[in-house]
Amino acid sequence: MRTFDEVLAAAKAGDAVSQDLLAQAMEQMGRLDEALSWWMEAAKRGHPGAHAKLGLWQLVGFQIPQNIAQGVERIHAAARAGDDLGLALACVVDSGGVGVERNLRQALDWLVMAAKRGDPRAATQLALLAGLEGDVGPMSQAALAAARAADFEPARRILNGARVTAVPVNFDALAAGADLAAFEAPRERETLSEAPAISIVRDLLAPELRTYVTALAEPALKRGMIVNDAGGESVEDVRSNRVMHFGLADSDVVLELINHQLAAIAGLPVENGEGLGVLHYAPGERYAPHVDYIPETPANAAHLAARGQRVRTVLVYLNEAFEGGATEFPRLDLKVRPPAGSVLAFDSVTPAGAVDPMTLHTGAAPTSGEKWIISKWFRTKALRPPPRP
Ligand code: PD2
Ligand code: ZN
Repeated sequence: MRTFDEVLAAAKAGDAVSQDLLAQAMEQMGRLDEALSWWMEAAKRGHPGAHAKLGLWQLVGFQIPQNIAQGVERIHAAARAGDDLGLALACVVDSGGVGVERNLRQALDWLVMAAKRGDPRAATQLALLAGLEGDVGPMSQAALAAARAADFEPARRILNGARVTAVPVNFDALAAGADLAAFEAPRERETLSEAPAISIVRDLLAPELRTYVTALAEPALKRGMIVNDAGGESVEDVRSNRVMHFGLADSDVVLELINHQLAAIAGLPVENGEGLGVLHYAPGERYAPHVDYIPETPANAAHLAARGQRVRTVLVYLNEAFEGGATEFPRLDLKVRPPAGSVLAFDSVTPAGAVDPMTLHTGAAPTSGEKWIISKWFRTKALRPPPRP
């Protein structure tokens, strides 16, 4: 182990690995200006991890001016060099269509590269995409067992104690067997209310995908924030449940496939979606009556102009082992509790785009058991880079 002073001296002497290390330490301490300049130095010397990080920041315009094309280019270069962060981000960029035309085959190639480098999250995704049944099932299970052995909790939960036959894992074969069409199939919608529009789509997410999303989110759950009347975000008593929001840096191929499915159900561009949220309610925890639209107050005007109005919400029920815990619309006298894997979608505005107070709703507290859902809010404006034309 080198001391901080030794790393600093090496960084100043031009060692890119030390510059990257120092940048990471600065980021952890919240000293983002210094992190940025060390990553710039390391990138000048060709450090792939520094390119990946700068690429992400350029893609979203964080700390440096937004430059989508250059951000994507840096991320792709880092991925080609085999950098872990570069590969993870390239998976998101290509499967999500973030600043590039969506390219699922390319995303699978990155995923295979990452899995071969020993990334258990990549191996788990390939297993999920190839499926746990049929000819490729035993190989998928073996890939999950390897990810479990690397302490990747979602893989352990998906296997759920299953005995796994030791077969050799060929990640290229898993990628070739990936069933992406399952994520693209059009879905039937059942209308629960015409105005405001509320509907259900059944059987969207298979159990192993629900387990995966839940297990990924669980370690990162935090008390939820709401947009307050002053246009800021704050923790309020209106919600006592906990939530994890997946941003670009936390996303992956499976989550991007889900994001695209939810956008298709919302009928809005995927880039208009806020980060995929996973909500957890312990018994007695609730999301008190609220509307999802942003109140159109003068204090919110700047926020609304920049980010657009929240017009549609898509919820996916992730489990069933709880009592109570419905989504309730008291002004419509409607309580909905879709089965696990099914979607509840509703508008927060009228067809003309006016905010609709009738959409007031509640996440009722489970009286026993724990409730898990995905929640995704869609806006009138793009929140992340659209695919390049
Ligand atoms: O968990 C729910 O049922 C719920 C209820 C109300 C979620 C949301 N709102 C939301 O995410 O906006
Ligand atoms: Zn809500």
